[in-house]
Amino acid sequence: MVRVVDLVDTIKQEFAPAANKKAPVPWTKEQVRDLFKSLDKNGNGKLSKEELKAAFRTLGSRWSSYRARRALRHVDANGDGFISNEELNDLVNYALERGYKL
Ligand SMILES: [Ca+2]
Ligand SMILES: [Ca+2]
Repeated sequence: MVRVVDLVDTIKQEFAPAANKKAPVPWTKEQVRDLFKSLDKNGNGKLSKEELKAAFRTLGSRWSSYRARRALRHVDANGDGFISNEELNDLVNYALERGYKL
């Protein structure tokens, strides 16, 4: 006879992986970096405000437009309105500090 406890254990084991997958986990540095790189749509090696906006939307920001503006102000060291490769590291850290989850 199957005991209820065993049954519950079996069910738990079957559903646990799916549950784990669904639980939000923070983005890793590598994932965020890859995301920003992949969102350089026109491939000029810099991220414009529009490209940043798309990136923050993907990250899960509900205020992607605002966030893109803030990120530019915060990270754009030479003030050209774009995030270059040299500035990308700061941008990644900035995004990580926001604590977005996958
Ligand atoms: Ca670009
Ligand atoms: Ca810049």
